[in-house]
Amino acid sequence: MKQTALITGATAGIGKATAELLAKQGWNLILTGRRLERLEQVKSALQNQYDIQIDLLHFDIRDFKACENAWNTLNSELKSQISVLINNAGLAAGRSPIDEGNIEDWDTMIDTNVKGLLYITRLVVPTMREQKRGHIVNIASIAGKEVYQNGNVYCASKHAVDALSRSMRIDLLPHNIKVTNIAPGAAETEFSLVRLKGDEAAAKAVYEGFEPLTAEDIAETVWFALNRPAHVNINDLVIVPAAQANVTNLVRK
Ligand code: NDP
Ligand code: 8X3
Repeated sequence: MKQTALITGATAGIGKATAELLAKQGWNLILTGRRLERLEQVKSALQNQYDIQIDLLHFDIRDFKACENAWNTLNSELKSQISVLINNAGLAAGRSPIDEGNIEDWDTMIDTNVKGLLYITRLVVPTMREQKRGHIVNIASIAGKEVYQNGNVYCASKHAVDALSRSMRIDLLPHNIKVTNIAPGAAETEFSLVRLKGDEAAAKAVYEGFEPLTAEDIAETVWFALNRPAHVNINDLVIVPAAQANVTNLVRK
């Protein structure tokens, strides 16, 4: 039987690259995001190349009712076969000192990165429990290991993901559900464009003078974790560009 994965945030960046890699490996996919047109493009490109099934769910992960409604409309055999959940949807919004922070940005980050991840996990885990197997991969960040100036709420949200990975691992241990936390450093995706609210020049500058990670680098890391033998789990993995020692020390030419 083919493996089935649900990937959140599959319209761009790491989620899309992971969808492409798993499709290449012959996996069936359930792909989510808000931008339906993008999801449809990903689906048709992958189904043109590979003999796999793909279902799409488009909803805002910050809204539990929307998550639940989307989940309830998913009435395919794929739903009962999900053995892998990639909790990837997430973002940073702005960068400012704590006393100047934008409340809407704070809510967006906490609601997406923490509450959204929890909502989807809560909906999907019962399916894994029924199958007595599963693997959850949480895309955290090095911002969940360390903090940096003006990164306050984004760092806090990713520290929460890191804590959730550790505590989910304990809760789900009796159910044969693995939990892997992957913590990337700087990866060139739409991440900075979103964080900097569409300022293309500023977003490009984030990756100037060094070779950043690509979305594909992270997808391969996800695949490595998923592809271990049944008796092995990768608990936690930090991956950075060679030019980056930690969240603040990055050498640019
Ligand atoms: P992208 O901006 O390229 O992709 C983000 C994805 O998240 C999109 O598919 C987007 O879909 C989805 N998303 C965002 N908000 C929502 C929402 N409210 N509801 C549903 N889906 C949402 O960024 P990345 O690929 O870089 O980011 C993926 C993950 O990796 C994030 O969790 C990020 O924090 C983490 N990360 C990124 C790093 C980097 O340097 N790029 C480093 C470390 C971690 P849509 O807009 O269509 O809804
Ligand atoms: C994204 C990496 O360093 O911009 O999670 O916070 S960083």
